[in-house]
Formats: sequence, structure tokens, C-alpha cells
Amino acid sequence: MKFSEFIKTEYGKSISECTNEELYYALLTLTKKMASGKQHGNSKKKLYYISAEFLIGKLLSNNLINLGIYDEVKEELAQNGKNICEIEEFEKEPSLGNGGLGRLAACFIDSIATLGLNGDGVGLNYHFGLFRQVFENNMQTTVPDPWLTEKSWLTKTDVTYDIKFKGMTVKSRMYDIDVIGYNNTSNKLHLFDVESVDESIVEDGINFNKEDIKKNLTLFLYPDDSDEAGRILRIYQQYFMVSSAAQLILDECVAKGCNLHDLSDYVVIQINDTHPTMVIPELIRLLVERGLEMDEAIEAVTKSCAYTNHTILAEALEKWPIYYLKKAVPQLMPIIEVLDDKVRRKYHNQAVYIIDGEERVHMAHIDIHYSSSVNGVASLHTEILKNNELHHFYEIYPEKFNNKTNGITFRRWLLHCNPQLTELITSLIGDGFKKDAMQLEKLLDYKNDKKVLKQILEIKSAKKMELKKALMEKQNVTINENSIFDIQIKRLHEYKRQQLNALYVIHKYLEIKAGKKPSTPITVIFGAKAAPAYIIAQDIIHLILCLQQLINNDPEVSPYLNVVMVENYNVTWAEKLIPACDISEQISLASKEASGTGNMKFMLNGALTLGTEDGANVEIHELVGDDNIYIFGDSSDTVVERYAQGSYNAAKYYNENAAIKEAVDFIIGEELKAVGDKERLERLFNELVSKDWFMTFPDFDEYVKTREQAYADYENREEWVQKMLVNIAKAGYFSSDRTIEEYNRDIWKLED
Ligand code: 26Q
Repeated sequence: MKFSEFIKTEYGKSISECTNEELYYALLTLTKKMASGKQHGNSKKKLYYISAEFLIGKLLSNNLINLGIYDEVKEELAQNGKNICEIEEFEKEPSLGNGGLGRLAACFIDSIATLGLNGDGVGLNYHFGLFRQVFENNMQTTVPDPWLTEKSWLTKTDVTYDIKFKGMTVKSRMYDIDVIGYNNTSNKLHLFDVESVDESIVEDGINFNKEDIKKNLTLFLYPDDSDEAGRILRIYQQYFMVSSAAQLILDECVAKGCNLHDLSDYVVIQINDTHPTMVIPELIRLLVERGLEMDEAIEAVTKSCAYTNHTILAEALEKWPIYYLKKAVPQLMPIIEVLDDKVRRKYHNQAVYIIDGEERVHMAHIDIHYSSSVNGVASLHTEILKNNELHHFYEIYPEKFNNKTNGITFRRWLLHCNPQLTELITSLIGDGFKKDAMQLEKLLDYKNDKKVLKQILEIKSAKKMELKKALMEKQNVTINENSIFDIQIKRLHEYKRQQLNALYVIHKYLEIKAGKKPSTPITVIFGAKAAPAYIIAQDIIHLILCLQQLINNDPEVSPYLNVVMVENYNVTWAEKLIPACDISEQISLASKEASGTGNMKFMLNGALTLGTEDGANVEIHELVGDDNIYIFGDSSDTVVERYAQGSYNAAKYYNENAAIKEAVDFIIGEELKAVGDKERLERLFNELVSKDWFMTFPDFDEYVKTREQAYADYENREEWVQKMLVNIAKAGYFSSDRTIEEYNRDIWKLED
């Protein structure tokens, strides 16, 4: 049915008579209707991808693209004087994730549906998601970000479960979002909510009574876990999510004739990091309740579960005090004790015990012992897990360990966010690449085609203009569309080293002040949220915002260098920033970034990577070759060795390297103090000089040199655009369709 006919029958109006808001809701209704006709046939075995985060972004355009009606609808709207981009503005982006892990889950459910696999996502329906970031006085402040509207992509179902906590039972209800495959069937994202949730208890920013579980359980994603009440609330959330999931899973498989002994013939559960780990003891508990022997239950669950690790930062690995678990979910402790006891009888190595000497439960250890697959998210990451972080487990279970290099959905990160580039590619190599991303390699045939190269540059310029316009409209800042766009967008974390980028900016500022001007102006763009309790991360945001104010208002420098930090960086911003980027900053300390996925999105859109040999950068480097990437910094081996020796001395670098000293001293110099907060700037200065835990100083010189080389190469537009083309052509490997095919081939083994 044509959209105009649909509008006529549903609303009795024509397109031109509708407001943009009415059109948005009409398109939402149409999309949901079309998706319901594409439900998956429900084959015997089903995947449940359980994740505490699904960073899905806005859905309208992507759903229209996946239904194959985007162009048609856009055209019909245009004929009636309506612009689809303005209609999209009415959609609120749900911020149900922090960053990479949540966005990965969103890309994965898109690819699972696109490949026609029987698999649903399971998570939580946070009412406010992650906070909205607002800048005030060059600092981050946080406010709630409601996204739920009366009519939305969510559909209320009549599926409800009782979830038992110590001393109380709460009711969970399932809400569904359609996950529409590209030209294929559709699956579901199931988001569970508490029936008794109460938004009115939120006051004064993002504060609320952390004890009132029945009312607060699904209000926020990762409520501030700096205090004990916050950490225990996290356990309530996790158990609520997995107990709902476990009951749903058992109901669905029993309905298909499963006798529970054969659970793994019907069910495979992918555990996205340790956040859903309690699904293991919970399923075992439920199976025993339904009559299985403990050992049978353990075996059935172990066969059905698979675990993905996303981090090697020790502090990010969840270890919950037994005392917390007893307070919230005492029914799980006897099961966890049995699981631990079995480990202790078999393996005489404390490093692999589930319960440690300090009465804490190591969630990852439950996953590894009681799953049949353990995977890392990029080659280097998986090697580090096997050889270092999880070496003791690798010795016990070498057959469980495998790598699944992350990927991204090209529907959102190319077709939707860069229709101009999509059209050019299609005109050159046809549209086979939309289903088989490796076909992008055919673009290499055009490496010397002057006309094509010129078109690629024109598209980049057009995307830069679009970004300029968006920054003007949303943040009232002006940027120079003829400058080099150098972009770092990701959660704020010391290991990702936004502070290293900031030190470069200071260095460059001082150079320009001293009269050394860049040939092409440079715009350095940041986007990042910092956890409210992460003080140093807040300080780094403060430094960047102070630099933005100082530099952009300095008439001597601002014609050559600008700094912009986008406010409330999210998926929607990413869709505008990535296509406009020239240089993609991927500068984590080697060994610390498990994979990164932004790096892949930038490459696909023709940005060149400036990065360390970390995470998936290593694989990008191998694919594009030395000439098409800018690599610097100490290797992961060097870094691991330096930590092991405990020999790193930041002060020594500071005292012996004049360029480092000059840039670091600037943080507490008069210029910044005039626009910033003395305490914050001094704290950051001290942190760097006395600790620099993520080793920015050893990499500083090479970073500056490599970045200068990239800027110098940018001057040669003919050669630069060839590098862009190679990056686009080689990005096919990073399609999440490839990643999901590998998960299915090696782990899930679903029929398609
Ligand atoms: C844990 C305990 C208490 C509170 C919060 C958390 C917590 C929350 C979120 C721990 C980790 C996360 C998110 C991790 C994450 O996003 N990891 C990223 O995953 C991506 C997808 O695999 C990788 O590409 C990134 O390298 C990795 O950092």
C-alpha cells in the first residue's frame, strides 16, 4: 500500500494536510503493521541475546530502509512538500546503552533478523536510559532523558512474570520492539519493565530513592554505582532481567515440545558481558524446581549458554560481594555455592574459583565454567584473553575459547547515514554489497579513476556542510567546512585517552601562537559522556571545554585551529559526525580497547584511522596496509610488560621531555585558569604528572609526529582520496552480517 493511501484510510487526510508530527506517528503505525506480517516462522532452535544495553538509536528511517520502502516514502513526502528529515526530528532517541557494548547488541539484532535467523534480544525498558548531558560553566551536568511516548515503537504484551526478591515479589511485563531484517523476516527485542515503576520519584537532576526498588528498578541505565545502594540496585536490575528472560525461555521451549533435558536443542543464550550472568544459576534453579536433578540441570544450562567478554580492564570485571546477593537474591546463593564447590573439587587453583577469599562472586568465572563458548571481540583481544587475563581458564578449556571480531550494520552506518556515498557505490558496483559487504572490494578497480575520486571528495565536502549546519542549529557553533575534521567520539575513559588528544591540541595551540601555522585549518571535534561518579573523566571534559573556549576566542589561533565538543553525544550525533570525518582518532593505550566499533564506522565512510595497534585497529591495519592508516605508539606487548614490571614513571617523562612538560604545564597555566576551575585543572595535572596510568607520555612524541604526517598527507588531495577509497573498499569485513554468520556457524548453529 502507498503511504498516501494508508494516511487516507487511517486518518482521513492527505499527506499535505498532516503536520510533521502526525506524519511521524502515521509512519510508525504503518511500519509496525508491515513488520507484523513478517514475523519469524519460529523454527525449533532459538537464540536469546541477553544484554543490559541495546543502544538502538532512532528507528524510523532504518525500519523504512529495511522494509525496502524508504525511497518510495521519501519521494511521496517530497511530492507533498514534506521532508523526511524534519519528520524524523519528532522521534526521541532511546539511550538504552552506554557505548560500544550496547551499540554492538543493536547492530547484532539487525544482522540476526537480516540473515533470517530465529533470535530475539532480551533487555530492560529503562524509562530514562542514560542521562542527557548538558554543559554548564565548561562542565558536564546530567539531567534525565525521558524517551517513552504514548505511541512508540514499543508494544505492550500480555506476558508477565513474578520476580522474587528477598521479602518481596515484583511483577515484570514484557514490551516488544520489532526488529526488521533487511529484506527479510522480523524478530523481536523484548524489553522487560516493572509494573510498579514510578517516574515521579526522580527529583533534582537524576537523583531518586535508591531503596525503593519496586518504583525505581527500571528508571535508569546503570544508576550511579558509587555507593552501596546503587550497586545493590544494579543486582536487582540484573536479576529482574534474567529471571524474566529465563521464564520466557522455558515457556517458549516447553510450548515447542522441549522436555527440559533437551534444552540445548531448543535454546542458545548469548550472554553479553557479565551483566546477564545470573541467568545461569537462575535457569539451573528453575530447572531443578521443575524436576531435573542438579547435575542434569547444570549440564543442560552449560550446553545452552555462551559468553562474550568485552573488556580486559580488571576494574570493569564484575565481582559482587556475597552479602549483596544474599540481600537481594538469596535463592541464588545455594546454586552459586554448588557451582563453586564443583570447581574447587576439580581444579586446585584459586585463580579459577567462583567465590574468592574476600567473599566475592566472580561473575565471569561463572560464565566460563558454565558456558560452552567464551569469545573475545577482536583477534588481539582474544589472544590477550587466552595468554594473559584468562590464561588459567584457557588451560582448562582451550576448546571453549574463540574469537568473533565485532562488526557494524551497514544499513545504519552506510545506507542510512550516508545515502550519497551509498548511491555512488551502487552506481559503480551495483547493489550486491548491501547483502554481501565483501563486494565493496570491487571499488578498488576505481583507484585511478579521476572522476570517481573527485565524486568521493565532493561527497565528503557535502557531509561536512551537513555537519556544519547541524552544529549551528543545535549548538550555535560555527565551524570551517574547509578545515580538516579530526574526530574522537566515544565514552570518556582514561584508557581511551581523550587526554592525549587534548595534549596535542595544547601543543598545536602553542605552536600557532609561536607563529607556525598549519597549511589547512584543523577542527578537532570531541563527543563523550562521562560516568557521573568518574571524577577524572569529568576533569578531562572540563579541560576540553576550556580549550574550546580559549582557542575559539583567540583571533590569532582560531583561523587555524578550532575545538568543538558536541553536547549529549549519542547515536544520532554519530550518524552526522562519522560521514563528515577526515581523521578518526582511535588512540587507546594498546591492549586496553577490546575492539572498538566506531573505528569501523569511520573507515566505511572514508575517514583515515590515526590509531594505536589496539583492538580491531590491528585488523584494519592488516586490511588496508601501511599506506592507508596512521599507526603510532607502544605495542600491546610493551605495555603489558611495563605494567608487569611496575616500572612506569610518568614524572620522569614530564621532566625529561620539554614538549610534554610545556603541554602539561599549560593545564595549570594562567590562560586556562582564567576560563576554568582551578581545582579540576590541578587535579588533572597532578593525575598526569604523578600517575598517567594509561601511559600517554611514552606515546606523546610519536603521536604528534604521526598526526602531523596525516595532516601533511591531507594536502595531497589526489593521494588522500585514494587512501579513502581503499578504506571504504576494505571495510566489508566489518559488516556485522559477517560477524553474526560466524557466531551462528561456530556457536549458535541455528537453521536459517
Ligand atoms: C559494570 C559494573 C558496574 C557498573 C557498570 C559496569 C559496566 C557497564 C558498561 C561495564 C562495562 C560496560 C560497557 C562496556 C563496553 O561498552 N565495552 C566495549 O564493548 C565494545 C563492543 O564489544 C568494544 O568494541 C569496546 O572495545 C569495549 O570497550
